[in-house]
Amino acid sequence: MRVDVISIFPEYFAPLEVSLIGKARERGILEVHLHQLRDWTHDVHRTVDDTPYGGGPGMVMKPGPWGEAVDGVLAADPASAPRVIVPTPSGTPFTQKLAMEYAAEPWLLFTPARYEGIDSRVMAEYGARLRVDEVSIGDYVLAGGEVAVLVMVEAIGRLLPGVLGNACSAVDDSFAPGSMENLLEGPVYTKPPEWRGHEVPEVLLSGHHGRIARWRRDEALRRTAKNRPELLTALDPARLDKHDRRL
Ligand code: 6GU
Repeated sequence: MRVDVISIFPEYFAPLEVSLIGKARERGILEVHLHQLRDWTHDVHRTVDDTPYGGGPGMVMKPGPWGEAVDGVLAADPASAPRVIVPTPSGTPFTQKLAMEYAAEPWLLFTPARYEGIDSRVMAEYGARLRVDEVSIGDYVLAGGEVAVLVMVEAIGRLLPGVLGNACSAVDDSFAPGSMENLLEGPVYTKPPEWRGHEVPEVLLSGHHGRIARWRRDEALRRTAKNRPELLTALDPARLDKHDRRL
């Protein structure tokens, strides 16, 4: 997968050189291209923002530099086109389902903004030619879209084939489609069997795979009911078994 990011703070993306995503890049599974938006300005101050039409607080990112920057990225492969992701608190929610959809794309372009956002005509211009999604990572406001891009690239990158050591890790994830859809993962334990008087639940030491799977599902249901009750009410009753219903 190829990922391009246009930002006035390309240095924000240094963490993408580390750990799982850094390894994926070293191994050629993920290719990341960072671009400085100001490289597409033409004035001495390298201006990217201006006052909003209609008045109001803050500044808006000018369409000119964004248009030239996006055109520049598109020119890297005229035979193809990226899926464009515009991070904004006004976007549709970023979910595990969307992460999986993006993980199946060959090319993504992220356009994290600062200030009050990008002049809306940029999204109109490219929305007419490309798939452009405005996406939010949650119901709070960040100072800019850069951290949201880090979040999304990590969620997407770990789903690329060959990135996770154990392919099953992504299958059992909270929110993963299948048996864990709309469920949070329960607690996990490792050695030693007793630590400061706290014991590992006996069933996990039993070696009885059927009982362990049942226990894990019960714990997932319990934790979901406690931390995210609205997810449980959204669970399809047809996906619950007889034992689930008794909980
Ligand atoms: Cl994608 N950007 C900003 N600036 N704030 C956010 C966000 C994105 N998602 C949630 N809050």
